[in-house]
Amino acid sequence: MKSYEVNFDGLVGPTHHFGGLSPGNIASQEHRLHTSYPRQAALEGLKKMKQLVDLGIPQAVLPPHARPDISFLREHAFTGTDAKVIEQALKTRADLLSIAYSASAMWAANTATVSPSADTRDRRVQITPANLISTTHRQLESAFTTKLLRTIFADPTHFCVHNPLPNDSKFADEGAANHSRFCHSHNAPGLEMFVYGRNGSELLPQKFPARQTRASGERIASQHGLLHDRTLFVQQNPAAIDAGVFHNDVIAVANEHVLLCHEHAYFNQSQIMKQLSEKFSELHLIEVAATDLSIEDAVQTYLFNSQLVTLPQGTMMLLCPIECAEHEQVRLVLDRILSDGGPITEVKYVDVRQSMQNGGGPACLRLRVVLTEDELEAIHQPVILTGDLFERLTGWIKKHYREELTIESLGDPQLLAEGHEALNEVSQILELGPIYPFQN
Ligand code: SUG
Repeated sequence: MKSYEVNFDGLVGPTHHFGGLSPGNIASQEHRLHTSYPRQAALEGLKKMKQLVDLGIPQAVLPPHARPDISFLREHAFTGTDAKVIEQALKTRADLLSIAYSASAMWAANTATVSPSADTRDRRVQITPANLISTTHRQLESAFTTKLLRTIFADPTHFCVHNPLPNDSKFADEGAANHSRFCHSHNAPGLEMFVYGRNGSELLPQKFPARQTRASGERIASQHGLLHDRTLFVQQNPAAIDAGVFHNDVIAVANEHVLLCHEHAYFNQSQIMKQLSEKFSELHLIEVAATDLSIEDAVQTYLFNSQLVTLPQGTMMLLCPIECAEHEQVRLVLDRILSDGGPITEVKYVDVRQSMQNGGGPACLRLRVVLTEDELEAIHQPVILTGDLFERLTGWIKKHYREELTIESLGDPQLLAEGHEALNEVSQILELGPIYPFQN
């Protein structure tokens, strides 16, 4: 049966701002407390989705989470009405207010790890929502994410949405950003590669946190029912984490039989690549040398966070952040990739600058879900992006989103009301029912 790789993108929420909340994510740190442009951010993300739809690639949307997370603020001893809680938090703990208001669920690559039915023992699509416990603001996502995924992938004959892994640092999990799948074509069984930054005793980064553990990858592979010889566990290069590679998808991207990565992405890389090609003989490896592009430049431009997609006609295209077009070395690397006669035959660019300034490129904004025709029919249909839905969501963003936000404006109690109004409407557009806590 035919399969499709469907990109589920997070719609950027109305409270997108720069909180400086992610240590080890250089862009997040550099843009801390800058003025943000939520309307622009959401329109950029939506336009990227439309660009892919226009190329014939199936696309779906995940709605924003309800923010601020008032219960998080109440857990920190702020009391009174919601307006009072927000006002007090701004005065005394603006850092907590920023966490409660974070729109970080937009980076859907961290939503979950997904194993297509071709890989799993029970032949269902297996999904584990990420617990995201490595950062406080992102940890707030997992409960709603689980509920949302169970609404979209509700049919138990085709889908199984697990609970997130336990709330234990040993099982820190950042979802598909650290998961790659290699296959002959999307409908064929694949080799699933789980990338981790720490494993108890092994070498650790010195400066920045390693967010993902090996134990979480192993647990996911086991609960998804993957075959042992079709999984691989690979350690990130600790030096790359220290240079700002907080997720594997900042330094590598895979699609079908192709892996595009930096030569310093992994610990013991030559051995890993040998193992990978033994387990998956069709591997086409495109390794970018440090002499052609430093890790620092890779992190700055997010070349490896491009979306590598198979077009309906069977050729592969790289959808790069616009920053790549503005960087000479990256342009040379891309020219070489195109001229070497390999599987990537086209490069296009997309402007997602607002997301990039928080460390999220094109690939961070999407969760890849491989679905057979029957499975695609079984998901909640109103989240699939059509021309009509694109128009409706564009209108919705223009109606509800503020042009700009600062940390001080998070203290405006009106922002909460505006957010609720916006999300109430989007839940109707996407026919999700009263999915948000404030709707009950
Ligand atoms: O988890 N940034 C996100 C970026 C996630 C990128 N995703 C992937 N690489 N797949 C993060 O660090 C910044 C929020 C702030 O600082 O306001 C933030 O959460």
